[in-house]
Amino acid sequence: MIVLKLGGSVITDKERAETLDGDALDRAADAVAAALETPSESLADGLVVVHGGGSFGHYNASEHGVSTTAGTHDPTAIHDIHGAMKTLNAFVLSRLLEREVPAVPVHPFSAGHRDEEGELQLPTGQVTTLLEEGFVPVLHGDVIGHAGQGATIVSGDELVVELATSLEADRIGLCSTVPGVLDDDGVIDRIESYEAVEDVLGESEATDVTGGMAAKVQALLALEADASIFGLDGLASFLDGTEPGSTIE
Ligand code: IP8
Repeated sequence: MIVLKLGGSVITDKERAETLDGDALDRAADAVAAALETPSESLADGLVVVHGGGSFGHYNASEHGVSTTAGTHDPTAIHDIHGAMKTLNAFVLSRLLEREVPAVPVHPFSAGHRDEEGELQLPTGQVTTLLEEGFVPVLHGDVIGHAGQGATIVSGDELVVELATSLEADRIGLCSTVPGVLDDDGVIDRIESYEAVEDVLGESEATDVTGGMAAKVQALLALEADASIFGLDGLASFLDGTEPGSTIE
C-alpha cells in the first residue's frame, strides 16, 4: 500500500490565512482518482492520504503559540486549530468524493496522543479496517493531546512516518511545492544519508510550526520503505509506480 502526503503548501495558499488553492487540489484529486481507476501494483493494497495544514493550521497554531513541543491547555486554541484542519479536510474529502474516490476522514485529535516523552502514539486499527473495506482514509496534521503539556501539534509528516511504519507501507510519497530536494544542479535523484544533503536543506519560509525540508528528509531516512519527494507534476507518475523527484532511501 501507499501512504501519500499532500503538502499543506501545495493545496492551500500559504501566504493568506485559510485560503484553499482549489486548482492545485483539483489536480491532486484528478491524479488520485485516475490512479485508483487502474491501480499500479503498490496501490493494490490501498492508499492512505495525509494532508498538511498550509494556511489552515499553521496560522491558528502560531497565533495561539502552539507547536509540536509547546502545548496549550486553552480549549479555544484547540477548537481553533482542530476546526481549521477539519475545514481543510472537508475540502480535500469533497474534491476526492466528487471524483468517486471513496475517501473518509480520520481525525488524529480523536485517534491518538503524545506520551510524557512527546512520542506520538497512534493506534491504526481504524485505518487498516477502512483500507480493507476499500476506503481511502484521509488523515491530516492536527492538534493532539500531550501528556503533561495539554495539547500540541502533530505534523502530517509525523503521521506519515507513523502510518508507514505500522501499516508496513510499500511506498511513501510526499507531494511538495518543489519538484524534489534541490541543490545547485537541480533535483537530487537519490538521498542515502542526511549528511550528504545537510548543507542544501533550508527552513520553510512561510509560517510553519513543524519544520521544513530538513525535518522531512531526516524522518524519511529512518523508514524501511523508500520515500519520494516530488511536486504536483510528479504525483500521477508516482502513483503509477515510478519514482519522480528525490528518492529517500
Ligand atoms: O502542515 C501541521 O501539519 P503539517 C498542522 O503537515 C497544524 O506540518 C495543525 C499546524
